[in-house]
Amino acid sequence: MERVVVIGGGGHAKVIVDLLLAAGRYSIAGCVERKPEACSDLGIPLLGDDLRLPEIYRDGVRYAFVAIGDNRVRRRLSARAVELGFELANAVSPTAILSPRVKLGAGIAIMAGVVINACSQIGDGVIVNTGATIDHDCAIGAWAHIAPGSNLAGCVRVGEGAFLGVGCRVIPGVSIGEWTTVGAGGVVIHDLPAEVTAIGVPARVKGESR
Ligand code: JB2
Repeated sequence: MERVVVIGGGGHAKVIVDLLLAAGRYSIAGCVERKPEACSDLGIPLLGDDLRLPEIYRDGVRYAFVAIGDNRVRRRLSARAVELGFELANAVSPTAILSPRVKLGAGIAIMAGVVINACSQIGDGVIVNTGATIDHDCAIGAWAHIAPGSNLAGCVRVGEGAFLGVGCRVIPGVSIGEWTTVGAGGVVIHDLPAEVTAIGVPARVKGESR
């Protein structure tokens, strides 16, 4: 069993702990948190704050999982963990269905009921949340988050750090720019630029009249 430290102890961490344990490959050393009270219902030991990470590494823990939903924070803390020598673990639900031809980066969360079809690529630190589906030949950029129940058709590109809210749908071949947010239930039928928020059916950039 590989020992893993979980970074962050909020709501996302609760799900990640279950996924890591269900994979049968990891034992969890504990969690590091800014707020000690946050870890109280995680069911794993609180090891202290992030300053303890070098010591945790010296104690022989070689894997870290940054279990924080905020895409930028997850990117920053993942870079720090790698700098300290940790490998980023992947947390993949045993109930997810992934084509053998899916390419996965590191530090990825794939929740229960997810389907990812052939030749899709999932970048480092991506969250594919509960029940989301990603069809063939999609490319999901690092640190993106595909929220629960979202459905992406084939050949969709999602830029680094983009966030697709609960229940989004995206038609084939569309590109969503880096760090763009699509509000819950949005239906994306045209490319979206980087760093905008788009909402609605069809999804339009906020502030645009058409
Ligand atoms: O620098 C940090 C740091 N910054 C925030 N280091 C460490 N070790 N921990 C940090 N945190 C901690 O992340 C906060 O103190 C807080 O306890 C935790 C974030 O918890 P929260 O429950 O607010 O969010 P989350 O990231 O666990 O979950 C969000 O994203 C998920 C994907 C929520 O929106 C969930 O509903 C969602 N499913």
